[in-house]
Amino acid sequence: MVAKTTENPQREELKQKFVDRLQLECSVSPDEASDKQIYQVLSALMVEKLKHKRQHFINKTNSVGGKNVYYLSMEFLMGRSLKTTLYNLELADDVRAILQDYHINLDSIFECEPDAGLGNGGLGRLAACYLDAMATQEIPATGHSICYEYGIFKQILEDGWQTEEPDNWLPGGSVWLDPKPDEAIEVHFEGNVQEYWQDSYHYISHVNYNTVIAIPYDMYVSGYGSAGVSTLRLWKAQAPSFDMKEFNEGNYEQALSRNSMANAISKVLYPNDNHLEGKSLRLRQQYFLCAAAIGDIVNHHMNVYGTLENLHEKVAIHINDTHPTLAIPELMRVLLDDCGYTWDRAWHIVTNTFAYTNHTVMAEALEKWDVNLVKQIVPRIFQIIVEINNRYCAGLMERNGGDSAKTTRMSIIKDNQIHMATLCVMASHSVNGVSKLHSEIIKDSVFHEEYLDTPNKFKNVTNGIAYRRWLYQSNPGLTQLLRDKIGDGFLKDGSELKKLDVFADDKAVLERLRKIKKENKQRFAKYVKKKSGLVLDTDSIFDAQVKRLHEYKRQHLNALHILAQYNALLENPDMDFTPKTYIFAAKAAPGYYLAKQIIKMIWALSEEIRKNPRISDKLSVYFLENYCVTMSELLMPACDISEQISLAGTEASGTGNMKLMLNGAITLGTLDGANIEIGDAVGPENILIFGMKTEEVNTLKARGYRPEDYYNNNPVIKSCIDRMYAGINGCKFTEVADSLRTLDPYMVLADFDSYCQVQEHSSKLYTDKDTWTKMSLHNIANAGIFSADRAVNEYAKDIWNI
Ligand code: HBZ
Repeated sequence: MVAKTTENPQREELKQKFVDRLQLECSVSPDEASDKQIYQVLSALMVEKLKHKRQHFINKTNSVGGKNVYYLSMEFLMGRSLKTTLYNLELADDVRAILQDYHINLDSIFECEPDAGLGNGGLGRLAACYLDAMATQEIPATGHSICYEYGIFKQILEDGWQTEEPDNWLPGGSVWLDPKPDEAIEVHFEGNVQEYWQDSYHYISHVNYNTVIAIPYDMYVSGYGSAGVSTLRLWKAQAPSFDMKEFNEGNYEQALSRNSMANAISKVLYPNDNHLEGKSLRLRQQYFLCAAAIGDIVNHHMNVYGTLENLHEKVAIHINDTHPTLAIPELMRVLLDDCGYTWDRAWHIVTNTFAYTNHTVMAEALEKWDVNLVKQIVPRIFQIIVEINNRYCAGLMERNGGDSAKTTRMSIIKDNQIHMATLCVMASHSVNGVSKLHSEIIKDSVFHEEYLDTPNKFKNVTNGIAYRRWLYQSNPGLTQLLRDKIGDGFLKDGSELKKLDVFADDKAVLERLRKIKKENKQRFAKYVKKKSGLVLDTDSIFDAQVKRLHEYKRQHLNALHILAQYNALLENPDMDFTPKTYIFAAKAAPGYYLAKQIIKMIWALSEEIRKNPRISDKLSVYFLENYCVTMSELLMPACDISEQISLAGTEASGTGNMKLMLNGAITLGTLDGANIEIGDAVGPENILIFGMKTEEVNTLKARGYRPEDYYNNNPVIKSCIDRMYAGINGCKFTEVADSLRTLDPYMVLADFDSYCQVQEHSSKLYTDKDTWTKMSLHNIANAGIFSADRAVNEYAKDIWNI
C-alpha cells in the first residue's frame, strides 16, 4: 500500500526513518510488520534520539562547569517508556498519524512493552518520577541502580491466594537499554586488607579479593518541553572470564561458586517493601551498586576536571533511603587508598557531596547490618566504617562533656550491628523526610539526638509525582477539558492547574467533569472485563485502595468496614445505600504471611458478596491481580474515592494519594504523611478526614492500647471479627482476627468508628452530584504543588546547591 503523504516535514522525516529502519532490521514494510516489530523499531528510534539529546545536554553542562546530580537507588520503578517518551517529546500525534496511514493503532503498540518493574512501590516510583522531573527542569541527572534480570514478581491470585512468578522483562524491555561495555567497573569482594609502610608512607591494600565486573546499560529519560534528558545507568553483574588456572589446579568448586555468586548479584530485585532483608546477597547487591556508581562518578569527574579536589562543588550524590549507604565509605576508600588523600580532606569532600532521604520510620525497615557479615564481604569498607565511627564517637564525647551513655546510643556500631541510617545522617550534609509530618517525626523521634547535634542539616521536601504521566498521558478527557478552559501552560507548570478553581460554579464544566469520569470508569471496566471477566458497575462510586499490602496501610480496616456494610445489607437488603464498588490492588511481600491472608480475606469477601445478587447490585468488591505502574495509569483516572487510611505517623508520605487527587478523586484518609498537605491545599471541605492524629496515637500507645476492649464493647466490631473466625465464603481467617483482637499493632479497631462515619458521610455527599464534582474540581485544581518538578527544584535549591 502507498502511504499518504503529509505536509509536515518533521513527521515526514520521522516516517522515512521508521520505514527504513523497519526494512533494515526486520526486512518488512509497515504493512507486513507485527506490532512487536513496530514497537521495537519505534523504541530504538526514540533511544537514538534521546541519546543524542543527552550527549548535547551533558556537554553543555560540563562546558559551563555545571553541577551533576547522581541519584543512587536500589530501585527505579520505571514502568513503560515508549508512551512517556513520545508524549514528553510531543511526538505522539505525529507517530499516531504515521501509523494511521498503515491502519496501525498506536495504543496496541504501547501494549507490547513490558513494565520495567525495577522497584517495589513508592520509593522506587519516586526515583523514576524524579528522573523525569529533573530532565524537565534541565537539572543534569544520572540515576544509578542495578539491572535486575527479574523485576518485581508477577502476582498471580489463585482463588485469592497470592503466588509469585518471575518477571522476565528483558526480552521486551532491553530495546531501551544502551550498553556501554567500555565503561565497565571492577568491584572487589571478600579478601584481606594488608597494611604496610614504604618510604615513610602508610599503604593499605586489599588483596585476595573476588572480582565482579559491573557493566553499565543506560536508559534515557526524556523531559517535557525541555532540552534535558536524564540517564538511568543500570549495572549488570558479570563474572570475570572463567579462572581456568584455578580450575585446572583442582579448585573446581571454588572457581565455579565464585562464578555463580557474581552472576547472582543482578539476578533479582528483593521484593520487600518497608522490611529489611538481612541476607548476604542483598548486601552484595548494595555494595555492587555503590562501588560501580562511585567508580563511574569518579571517572566522569576526572575526565572533565582531572582532579577530585572540587568533587563536592561539581557533584551532588543523593542516596534514596539507606540502601546505597555504602557509597559513603566507598568514596572514602577511593579518596584514601586510590588517590592518597588525607582523612580530613577526604572527609570534607565526602560530607559535602552526600545527601540522604529517609522514607520510613518503621523500626523493622531501618537497616542494620551484622558486623561480621560486613567484615567478611567488604573488609576494607568495614575498616573505614569503624574509623568513621571512632572519630564520630570521639567528637560526640567532646561535644557532650564526656557523656558516654549518649555516645553509645548515637554510635553507628552497637550490639554488633552497623546502623546504616546513623551513618547516613552523620556523613551527609542534608537529611530530609518526604512530607512535612514525616520530617517533623524524624526530628522528634528516630533521629532526635542527631537533630539536636546538627539541627541545620534536617530538612523537608514533600514528595512529588511526574504528574504528566497520570494526566496528559493517562487522562485524555481531563487534559482536553483543561486545555479548553485554562490553556496548556499546566503541562509545563503544574501550579497553573489552579486556574481551574474559578470554574467551580460553572455547571457546564461540572457536567463535563462527570462525563469524563464516567468514560474513564467505562474504559477501566472494559480492561477489568477483559482481564478477569468481571463486570464493574460504572454508575457506582469507585472507591480505591491501591498500594503495597502492609498492616500499617490498613487494608484490613477497609475490609472490616465492608464486612460491616455487608452485614447491615444482609439484615436489611432494602436499606438506603449508595451503590459502591471497592477496588483493591496490592502485592504482598512473598514472605509476609499475614499480608497474604488479608488479600485472601478481601478476595473471599468479594466472592461471597458476588454470590448474593440482591446485595451485589449495591456493594461489590474487586481485588485486581498484579498491580503495576501501567495498571495505575488506567486506574487513577477512573476513581472517585482515594483511600489513604494508614495509622497516623506511619506512612512517610504516600504518592498514590497525589495521583488520585490529580484525577479528581476525593481523599478519604487519616492525618498522615502528605494527606495533611493535600488537606491544606484543598481545604477541609474538599477532603474526608477521620481517625486519630499522631499525638493521639502516641498517647493511646503510652496509656496502653487494649484492642480486646473494642472487640468486647463494640457489637459491630465483634460481629465482623467473629465472621472472620466463622468463615467468609467458607474460609476462616483466624490469624487476621486474632491479630486484630489481641495485638492490633496499627490500631485498626481504635479508628474503626470514625472510619465508618466518614464512609457514610462520603456516600451522602456523593449523591449531591454538584457538591461532589465541585470537590473533585478543587482537588484537580490544587494538585499542582504535588508535582515532581516542584520537588526536584526544592532539592536543587535547598540541598544540592544548584
Ligand atoms: O516511600 C515509601 C513510603 O512508604 C511512602 O510513604 C513514600 O511515599 C515513598 C516515597 O517516599 N517507602 C517505600 O516504598 N519503601 C520501600 O519500597 C522499601 C523497599 C526496600 C526496603 C525498604 C523499603 O528494604
